[in-house]
Amino acid sequence: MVNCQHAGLKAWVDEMAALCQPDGVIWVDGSEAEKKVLENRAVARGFLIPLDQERYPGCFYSRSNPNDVARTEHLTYICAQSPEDAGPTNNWMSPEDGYAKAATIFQGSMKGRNMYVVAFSMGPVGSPFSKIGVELTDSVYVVLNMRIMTRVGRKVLDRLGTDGEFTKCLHSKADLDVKHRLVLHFPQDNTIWSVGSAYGGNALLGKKCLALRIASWQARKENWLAEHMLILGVEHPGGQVEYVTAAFPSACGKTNLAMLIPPEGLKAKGYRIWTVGDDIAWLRVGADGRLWACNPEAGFFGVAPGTNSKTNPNAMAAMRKNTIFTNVLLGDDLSVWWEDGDGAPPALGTSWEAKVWKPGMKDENGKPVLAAHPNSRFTAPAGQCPTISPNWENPEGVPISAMIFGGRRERLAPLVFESFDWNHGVYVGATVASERTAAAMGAVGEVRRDPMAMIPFCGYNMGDYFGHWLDMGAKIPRPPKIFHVNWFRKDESGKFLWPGYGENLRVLEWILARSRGEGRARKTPIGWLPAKDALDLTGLDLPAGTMDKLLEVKNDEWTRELDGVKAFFLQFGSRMPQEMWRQFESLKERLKTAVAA
Ligand code: GTP
Ligand code: SPV
Ligand code: MN
Repeated sequence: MVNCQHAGLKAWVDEMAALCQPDGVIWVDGSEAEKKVLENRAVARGFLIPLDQERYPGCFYSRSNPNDVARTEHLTYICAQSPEDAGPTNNWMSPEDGYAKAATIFQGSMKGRNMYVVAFSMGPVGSPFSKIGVELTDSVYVVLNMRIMTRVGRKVLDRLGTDGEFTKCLHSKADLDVKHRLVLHFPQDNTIWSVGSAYGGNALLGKKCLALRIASWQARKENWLAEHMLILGVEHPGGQVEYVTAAFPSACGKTNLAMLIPPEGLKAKGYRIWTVGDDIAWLRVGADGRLWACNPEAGFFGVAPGTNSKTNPNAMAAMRKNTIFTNVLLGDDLSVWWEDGDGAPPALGTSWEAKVWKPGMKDENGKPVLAAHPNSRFTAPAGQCPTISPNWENPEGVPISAMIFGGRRERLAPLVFESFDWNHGVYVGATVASERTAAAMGAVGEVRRDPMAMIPFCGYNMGDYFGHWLDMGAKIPRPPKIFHVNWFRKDESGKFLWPGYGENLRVLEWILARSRGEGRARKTPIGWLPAKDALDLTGLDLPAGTMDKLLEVKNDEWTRELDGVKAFFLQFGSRMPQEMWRQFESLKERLKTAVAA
């Protein structure tokens, strides 16, 4: 039994239970015994299928409704008092309308089910970085995922005490109909209401809803940063570790970079990579004047397709046990498989769409039938990753030497460049664009502007957000340098020019050298690029001319890109800091001078 001492929390739970009318209310204590009970219940109801327990100890399979396999950004709202506070890149609803609309869906939505009370901590319990939330949910799948992705239960309630502050998170899968789906954020009430979905970012409310949308709002008020960033450490042969963060849009390589394996050619240098986080970073100015980062999560909710023992052996090792697989292929032998995964697919299985699947199946247009959804995922405890950093739960976080922005661009953006200073770095982050992926519903491949990889996740007006980034620069006495990378440039035939994955360490090596004031670079209008032969390519056999293409800056293309940037910036009107326009004008000027020369 969990004994809650917090009168405000108890009253809120009662109020929400009266609205949703569950059959019972269960307080989650976080124990192993409780986990077993929940797993058995989910299996009995058919929400989870145990995998072959010899091959996959403690692992389960789950399939979500086929209409519920990615974040639904068009149903995600910031319910701030005024639409200007949400800004032009967010959907807005007034708080009154938001509560009223959602309440009609929540009304009686938990009948026949239990309501679970999940107290969770984002960040190690008790760390100065950490924030507490309480999620009320009628989904056992959500409870079991929250147990992996966050720290839950009694220890969190103890920390909350009799009157601690927490984010009120209400979730019901209701009837899982898209017409009854809403993901609402009330930043001024520290409240999240999500209904009609059981998918990851829509339903695991600690992740994108709390740790990014609500936290970004709080971070602006409290002078810190809540970002869609991985955190990794690079250990040098002498044992010194330097940490970097990197913000890439969804399904653009954060998990992979966070767990990278040094390539053969660089092995002799004796680097070691340490994973601190793969999706979210909370950053604060430390007593030493540097920026320190903490991973608020406790697990990985990673993209399955494309993950295999070659591309990401650390992720494969992390998901060997105690993992939940969602929307991949379920083999008839109780195995799991996905496109570009390990080994041959099972002879017979059931696809993410709950249909019989056999290798080589084609649809009516002759296209291969996918076994796994492109956004199928694994939920694995972070502590199971072989490269997990000894500092990943350090309450103080880790000091950051460099920050990286990036996107998925077939053309234009070179492999890597360095910004001239903090403000220019903010401009570089603010102008990131990327091709859409399957992580959210919408047209895959279309280029959209995704500043700081935060377009779906910033909980307030992004004009103000850029202003906050600029202000932070003035508050960090020893700021990290800011870089931009693009692993996804393609040749004329549509093939990636850069091998990516482990080979990305060659780029990190240059980035860290530059951060120490070393490393050779050449100046271009967009920033500093690696000088000829400045990247160590030992053991990497690229076709002649590839590096030139990867490091090419076409001034006319960049000039054309300014049109898109201008249109994007203009949306923010007077909320756009003048400094961003100043950066825009100086880049335009540098490009003009370069073209003239
Ligand atoms: P979210 O969890 O949605 O935030 O995604 P993420 O940014 O963590 O992306 P992830 O690392 O899961 O990678 C997404 C896809 O990009 C996978 O299919 C990877 O195989 C692929 N990918 C990752 N790194 C690279 C790379 O360096 N080069 C290429 N070509 N593909 C990559
Ligand atoms: C993303 O889409 O960026 C993810 C997955 O990391 S989700 O938790 O659904 O947001
Ligand atoms: Mn993400």
